[in-house]
Amino acid sequence: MSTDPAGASAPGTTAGPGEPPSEHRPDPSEAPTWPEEFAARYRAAGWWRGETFGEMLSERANAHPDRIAVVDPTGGPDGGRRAWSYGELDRRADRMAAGLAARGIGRGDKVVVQLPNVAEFFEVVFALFRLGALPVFALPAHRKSEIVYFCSFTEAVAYVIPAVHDGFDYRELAATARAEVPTLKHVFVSGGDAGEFDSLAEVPAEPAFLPEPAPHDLAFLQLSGGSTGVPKLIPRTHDDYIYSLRGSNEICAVDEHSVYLCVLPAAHNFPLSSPGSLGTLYAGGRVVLCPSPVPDEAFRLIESEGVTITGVVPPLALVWTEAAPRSAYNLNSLSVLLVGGAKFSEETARRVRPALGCTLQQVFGMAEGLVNYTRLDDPNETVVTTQGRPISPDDEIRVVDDEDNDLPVGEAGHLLTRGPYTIRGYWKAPEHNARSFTEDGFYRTGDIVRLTPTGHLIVEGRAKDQINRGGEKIAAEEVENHILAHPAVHDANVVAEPDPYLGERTCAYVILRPGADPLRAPAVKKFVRERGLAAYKVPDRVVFVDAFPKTGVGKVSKKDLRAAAPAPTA
Ligand code: OOB
Repeated sequence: MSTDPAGASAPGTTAGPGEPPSEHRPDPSEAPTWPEEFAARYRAAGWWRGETFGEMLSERANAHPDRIAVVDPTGGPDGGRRAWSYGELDRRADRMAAGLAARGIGRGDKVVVQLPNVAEFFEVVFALFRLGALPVFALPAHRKSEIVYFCSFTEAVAYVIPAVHDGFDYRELAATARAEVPTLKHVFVSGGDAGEFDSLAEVPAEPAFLPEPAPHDLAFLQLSGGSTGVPKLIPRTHDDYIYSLRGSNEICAVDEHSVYLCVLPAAHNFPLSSPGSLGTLYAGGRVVLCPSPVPDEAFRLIESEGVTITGVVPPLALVWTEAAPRSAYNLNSLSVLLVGGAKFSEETARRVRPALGCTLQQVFGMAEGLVNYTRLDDPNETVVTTQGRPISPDDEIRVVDDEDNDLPVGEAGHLLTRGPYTIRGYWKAPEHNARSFTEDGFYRTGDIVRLTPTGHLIVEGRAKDQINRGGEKIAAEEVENHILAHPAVHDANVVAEPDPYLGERTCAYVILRPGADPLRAPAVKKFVRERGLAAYKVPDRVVFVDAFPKTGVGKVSKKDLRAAAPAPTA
């Protein structure tokens, strides 16, 4: 049953001629959307074509039912290879949708999906797309703190997990989530013993007629890297996201012959859509799921599955370029390596082609929307020194000073953006939206960039209070709040410090309460971990201080704290 008003008619959103009916239009008070004049422009330009994910899969399945859509190298009954054709994925999505509907899950319902790189990820998300229920994309690394928050904030009705993955038992996490979140009626367990919950494999049922969502409906909630105490949710529509796939495919030359290796966690925006697994499925290509990013595993799959394109974060690109020349695997099929999520050093960028024999494309993207790519025909200097240019001619880019004044080309400033696949506001976050978006709808990315005369962007830094740990984003405030919960802690500040491999790692500066029992760094880390924070957010280093450096107006100077970091050691 739908517990959410998103399915209800929203006031003031009557459909114009040629537009889909407005009955399922998302409630703008929950998810701010594009003003009608922009929506009309994006439709007229052909960016929004009225497609939905459900239809996309059935069209591909009708056109080429036997072509392989998804390969899961270890997902078979005995840990062997599984390959699902488009026809099979389509049938499975239909049957899963029917089974979920029979359990009362429907339009507008939120379902937290926390699956690793397994074929069921696609079965579940396409089923939810068909139902008009919204996947909330959690990462396998998330723990109690994040999961309980996602479930309660979205009033999720269901949560989909593996039984055990990477040695962690997700059923225990689900038990906590269910005890703490009253709306959470269902937990579905993929692979292994479901215990007290339902086995995902037993959900599918005979397909029944299900009304499809409309192209302007929300398709899912993606997670923001965040810079605030709790992560923000990003509402993406079918129309806008599918446009980003189509645009990415064209720029990265993804077509029906492409074989995309999904190395990063499948739910993250980069491997999902840049061009990622969904872009590849849109093109009718093949997605190969990589269970582990270590070179031996990934290189073996590149050779055996004839992988043509993949995407990784900079630390992984570094490891791969070092491992490739010594590897016995043949990587000849690989033609494009996308690198993004964090700044890629020019030095390593130059080593990609000699080491891996493929073309590098830098990607500077964000789950909120805007994605920039270097182009396949860009000169090598542009590819190794810039983070690319936007997908769309309708992506508006502004580089501004602290007062929002536009800066001349070449000067570094705050990146603001607006366009056909960049959200106009986070989900249910009006106060935060007032800060993160300008009045005329530009998203304040929090990134400091410089534009080149060719329109390419160079990322120079960041103004948001976030740590980018090798592509994994950590909101300083979120970690600070957890440390502050310790009874011996008076105050805490978390900042980035340089790391030769990750680019950045986290350092927590802590002031203890006067008279409190002495505390050591490992105890702080343990305390944070036990509060159920994802491991990548646990501070790498904890330093006890008597006071924090202050700015002229008496605020804590994170800039000075960052400057206090020791030089990186290799
Ligand atoms: C991707 O998405 P998110 O949402 O995890 O993180 C977005 C932020 C950006 O605002 C920027 O701060 C940083 O990650 N970032 C980069 C970068 N790519 C992302 N900073 C420097 N250089 C780059 N190449 O990370 C994401 C989404 C889609 C495609 C690629 C990455």
